[in-house]
Amino acid sequence: MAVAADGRASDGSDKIRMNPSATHTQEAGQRRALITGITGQDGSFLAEFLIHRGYQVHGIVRRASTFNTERLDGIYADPHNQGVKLSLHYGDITDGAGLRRILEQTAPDEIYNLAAQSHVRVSFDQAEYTADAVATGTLRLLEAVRDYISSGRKLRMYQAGSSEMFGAAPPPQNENTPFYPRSPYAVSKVAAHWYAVNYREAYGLHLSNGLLFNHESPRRGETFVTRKITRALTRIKLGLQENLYLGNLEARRDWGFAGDYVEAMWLMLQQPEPDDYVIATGESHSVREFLDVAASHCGLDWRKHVKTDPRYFRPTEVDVLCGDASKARKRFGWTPKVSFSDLVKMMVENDLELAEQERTLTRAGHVVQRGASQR
Ligand code: NAP
Ligand code: F7E
Repeated sequence: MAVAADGRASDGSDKIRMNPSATHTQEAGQRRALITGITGQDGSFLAEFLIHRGYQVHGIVRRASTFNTERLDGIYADPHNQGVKLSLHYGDITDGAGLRRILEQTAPDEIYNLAAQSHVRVSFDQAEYTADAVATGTLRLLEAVRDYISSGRKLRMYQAGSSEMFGAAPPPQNENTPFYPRSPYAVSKVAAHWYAVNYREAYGLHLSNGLLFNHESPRRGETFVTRKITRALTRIKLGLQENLYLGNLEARRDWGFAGDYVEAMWLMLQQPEPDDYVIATGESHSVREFLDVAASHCGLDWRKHVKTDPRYFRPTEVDVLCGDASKARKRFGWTPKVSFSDLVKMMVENDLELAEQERTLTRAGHVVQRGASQR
């Protein structure tokens, strides 16, 4: 039994497909990919990208009391159909035995390790858990992979590193820039990076670290600043909320489009030799500039609505990130396709539509559920 994108099995129960045989729906010669963090922004884009290229995709999903597979809705297919391309498996990056089992069952050609507690501000509140998931989680997966390849089986791995690892190092940042992490999240990503390098050197693993700068989309989590802004401004435009509470507006980030960035992950694994690559646009904008562009698309003056809330400031901030991705361009021709202004426009247009749906429901007397996280 395969699983619906909302985590429901097609028999109407809420079970995710467990213990599938590796070749359940596989065609001869078809490549298999395993994605940790498949339910996240990048995981969903990557799964689509790989399915489009003919891969059989397996993804690890955490058990949650609510459905957490919404981003996969577009690629879900009824598991009773022939040739289903997506299979989901319950697992957790903090559970090594489960990871090993999934690895054996799915026998992937490529693994993409995207699972993470990925929120920088939250990592100051949940430092130990962040280290367990981001740093030790990567180590758990590497240990499983090490044993897996020791019997001669082949596998390539992508490790999701981050521009946050550069932290306070001055821009432009490239593969030779020394790391200077400024949060428990960033420190954990640096540890994961060096675990990955060590396993590559010690066991001959084909493993590439992506050093990806911020990348966004209409699927971005709503507590990251870009999506928080586009969700709020579009709701303000339609009269659904009055104010938007933010922290530091002067921080500068190199923001690209997530769809472009997952292609770079895949390209890294197609290279004859593993290596580490910065993936970035080479342009840096402040949060204030993001507000300017988003508000102009909405026809709003954001200064009338944006208030400061100290809880959104970080104990240590990363002031300026601006990446130099020339190595990736030279080695495998990667360049970003979506510009900053098109990215903001894409997010505003998506969120305007969501706000219109909310307004229609609200006017019809329905209560719209938006979650209670500290946005
Ligand atoms: P995201 O939207 O926050 O997704 C994170 C994914 O990890 C989700 O699927 C989440 O599951 C899963 N996850 C969290 N804790 C887990 C655990 N204990 N066990 C298993 N899975 C767990 O992040 P993203 O933006 O897609 O980023 C993907 C990866 O790239 C992350 O490692 C992130 O740190 C890194 N990265 C992101 C960016 C960026 O700008 N987006 C830049 C550089 C690096 P739930 O859906 O259940 O929460
Ligand atoms: O913050 C400032 C905040 O949370 C961007 C993750 O994907 O990218 C992401 O990390 C900037 C920071 O992303 C608010 O202080 C102001 O300077 O959207 P963010 P991030 O911290 O850059 C990297 C590459 C990753 O790897 C991470 O996983 O915006 N900011 N006011 C705010 N940020 C938030 N979240 N909320 C605010 O209200």
